Amino acid sequence: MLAPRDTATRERKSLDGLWRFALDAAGRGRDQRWWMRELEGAREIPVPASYNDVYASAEVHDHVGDVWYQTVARIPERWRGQRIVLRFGAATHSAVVWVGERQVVEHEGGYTPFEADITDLVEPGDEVRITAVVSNVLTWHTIPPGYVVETPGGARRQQVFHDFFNYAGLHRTVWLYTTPTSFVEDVTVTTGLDGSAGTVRFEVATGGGEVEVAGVLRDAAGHEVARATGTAGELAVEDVRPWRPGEGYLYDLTVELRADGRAPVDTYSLPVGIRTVRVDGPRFLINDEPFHFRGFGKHEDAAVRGKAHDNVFMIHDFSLMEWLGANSFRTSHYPYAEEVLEYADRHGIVVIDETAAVGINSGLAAGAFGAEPHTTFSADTINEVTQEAHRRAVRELIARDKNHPCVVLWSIANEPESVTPESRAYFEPLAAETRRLDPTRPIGFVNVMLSTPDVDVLTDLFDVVMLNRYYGWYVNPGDLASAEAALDAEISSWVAAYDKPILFTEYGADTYPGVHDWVPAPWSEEYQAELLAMSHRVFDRYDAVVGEHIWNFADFATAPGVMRVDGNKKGVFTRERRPKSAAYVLRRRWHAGS
Ligand code: BDP
Repeated sequence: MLAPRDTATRERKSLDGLWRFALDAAGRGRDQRWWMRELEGAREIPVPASYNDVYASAEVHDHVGDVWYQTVARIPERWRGQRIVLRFGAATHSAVVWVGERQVVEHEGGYTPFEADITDLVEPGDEVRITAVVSNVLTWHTIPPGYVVETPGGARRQQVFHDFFNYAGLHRTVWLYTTPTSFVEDVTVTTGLDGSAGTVRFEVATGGGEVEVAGVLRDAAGHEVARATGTAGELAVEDVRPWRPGEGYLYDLTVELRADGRAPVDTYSLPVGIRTVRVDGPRFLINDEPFHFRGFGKHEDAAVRGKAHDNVFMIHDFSLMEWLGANSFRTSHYPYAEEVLEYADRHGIVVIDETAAVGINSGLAAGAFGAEPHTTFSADTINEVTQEAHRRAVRELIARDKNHPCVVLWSIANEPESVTPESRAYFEPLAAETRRLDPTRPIGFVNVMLSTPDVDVLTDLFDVVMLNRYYGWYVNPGDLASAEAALDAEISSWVAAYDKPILFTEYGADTYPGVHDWVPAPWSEEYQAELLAMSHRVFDRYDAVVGEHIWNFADFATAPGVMRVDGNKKGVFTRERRPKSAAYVLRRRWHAGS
């Protein structure tokens, strides 16, 4: 799915700003058809934002169910004769949208975009009412899964199986955009490198009628490098300047549609980084050079705005990663805003791109999150309906992000159950589907603690081993010597079992900023720094360990619980992005390594 862009033939208009907002505590809005008129008793809400923390209202913060958003937009008169599309960057977790009185689209999955062609429903020059009902409910059949309970105290509560607050709302930009009636519907780009020769292959899907297609590649200075015609073509690039970690060199591919050889009826431009990715034994190769991942599992999370995309935090976070010498991150535990990947493309930051499939694991759900004991995979819990939603989540992630050079690896789940025949049956088709959809990138899933190679049944389906390990925290807390021995022993067992690269996708310790101790004790800043140093010492003993992503970049909000003090405190930065002592350990290590 293409990102909306302004081109010579297209225009986009952001609908961000203040919308009307109404909580639907009783769940009556759909029956009472609230989209038919101005929302009653509505307050104003910023879009994009999570709604949870915007108001001083426990009712809004803890709401479970539908909320309604509404705005009035004017369709520019100059858009007459164009195709007009309404696009939501994200509605968490599901939404139905009406334009005027007509339903135009519904979508499930809180972190991927969806759109509707509304040309026939709007009159250029006039205003139009846009209404969206957004639900934050997670069920056994959604990605991520969850279920709703009635508490003995009479409240509705969303049970989740993951460790971050269930922020909801319109988290990303809402766009109106135009295309001509014959239009570029989709572009798929793959690139190759052979010495100083690069190739860019493109495949174009068009809508709306017979046209000729051409792809024109220009370098960053705007000089034409190559051109090819046809819906699929290959462009040769001599003396190629590859995209590489640390240097996000981008070409521009402009796709032009022409009818009868005249001026283009539609043009769409997209940045292209020419690079290759592959796994060779235990090496992870970008442009055939070994790559070592240094960075973080992150979250889209900030005070008040919750999970809304925010350019200020985006640039600040990238700047802090650069300050530390990080070169990569994982979009734990869901696809991030498209702006984040575009930035990473431009700056040569490497990304592990993850679906929202977190919490497919009854062991963790019942233990850490207080869910009722259950079997992970069963007719009544995670079943083939969930699997279908998961397949859609993979499909939508790849459809959206396939052209980003920064994305080098798909992570299709975080810490799922991975030791039972049922987990194999569930994941085998999903791994195959991921490969079918994108044969050009390695794939993986993130393996949970205790799923060691002797019991794990999934790793052979994937290209890399991604491990979340909490030696020194959930295991051997306060005993770094034992933690070191256990971590070392586990890495040895993976190296013996698989000839694949090993990435540590999580390790770390909760750390309350300002707690200091002369004997490094859990929760102190010294302990976090020592745990990281211990882990790095062990990683450095193994060539197969090609990545270290600390959990987490910054402290983040979670559901309240006895394991959490005002959220998860494993950040190397506080939620306000102040460095803890560990930041200086990383800065020394990562700058020395680059
Ligand atoms: C892992 C999860 C991550 C948690 C982390 C933790 O992947 O989402 O936040 O542990 O406990 O299980 O801090």
